[in-house]
Amino acid sequence: MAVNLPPQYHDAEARYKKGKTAEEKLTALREMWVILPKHKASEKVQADLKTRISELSDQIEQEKLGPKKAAPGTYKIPRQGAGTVVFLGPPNAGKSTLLAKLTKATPAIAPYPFTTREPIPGMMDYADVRVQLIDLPPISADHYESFVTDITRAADAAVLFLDLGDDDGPANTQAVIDRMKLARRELVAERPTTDDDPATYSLPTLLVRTRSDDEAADIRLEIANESFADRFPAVSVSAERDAGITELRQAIYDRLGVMRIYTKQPGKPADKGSPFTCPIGSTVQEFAGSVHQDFEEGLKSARVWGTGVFDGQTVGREHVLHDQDVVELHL
Ligand SMILES: Nc1nc2c(ncn2[C@@H]2O[C@H](COP(=O)(O)OP(=O)(O)OP(=O)(O)O)[C@@H](O)[C@H]2O)c(=O)[nH]1
Ligand SMILES: [Mg+2]
Repeated sequence: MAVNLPPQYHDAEARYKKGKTAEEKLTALREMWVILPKHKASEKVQADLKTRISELSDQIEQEKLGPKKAAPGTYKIPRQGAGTVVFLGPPNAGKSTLLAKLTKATPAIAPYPFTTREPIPGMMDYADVRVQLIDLPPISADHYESFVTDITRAADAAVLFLDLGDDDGPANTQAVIDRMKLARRELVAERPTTDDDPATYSLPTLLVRTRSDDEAADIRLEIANESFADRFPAVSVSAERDAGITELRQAIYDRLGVMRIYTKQPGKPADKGSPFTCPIGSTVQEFAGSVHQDFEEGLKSARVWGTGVFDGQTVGREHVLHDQDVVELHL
């Protein structure tokens, strides 16, 4: 979709291009952000600008902290599947154990803290879709790997760990929330719809309480609920007893907020093998755009089989789709 950008936007962009220091460039980018009209047609420009502001803010911050441990982008993990979910938690909370349970990845697992040193991706099967999970090094008040800031920028959701086998579990989990906030990553129950600070990313978060097999887990759960009940959707699991793992898969998928849509060619059966996914509440037009950039503009009409329509009903571009609808796009 074409976006009409006011002349002031182009002036600010020129200042951005001429900027000599990272600070000058950031100031110009923030001006562009303020001027940019925030509506549906400018969503792609908004997202791109937000990424640039966030990257530059993080870069400036890291340079202030001294020599880098890992250059930005060292651990760039290509996105795969229906969405990307990062594991954030205190040391030794059972993060890598759950990655191994949910995916085919084989991370190191050990009974002592700081085992995981770098990001480890794995693909989780859920129904007929796949979700990318990324296990990360532990986070505490005084231990934080700066590449976590980069990796969480590209994530769609987070799993936050709380250890029911540790009296300090709630405090350690709160320390993770606080440390992420310092890095401008907000762990939230719901993704905010209003304009936020462009350098900040809000991550819809699932609280996973691990080691529910511990003999004092019940009493610790009560204590943990005082701080965390109602703040995030939550599940309790025991990797040791294989308890709660099915619920966990579903809860992780649910945090992505996507629906599955199957496509079909005219006169042929639906391609039920591998659905596309798009945000819940997407219209036919938005769905078409997620299948192929050119389809959003080129779409004339569509036929839909599924919820709220009769089989094969012809619908307009603004028709809202539902989970597991079958769509035939007419371009
Ligand atoms: N009893 C019990 N032990 C568990 C459970 N989950 C993990 N563990 C044990 O807890 C220890 C730490 O597990 P990891 O998966 O390595 O923990 P981590 O959070 O990845 O640790 P770091 O990478 O050091 O941050 C290992 O000895 C696991 O076997 C569980 O549900 N119950
Ligand atoms: Mg680990």
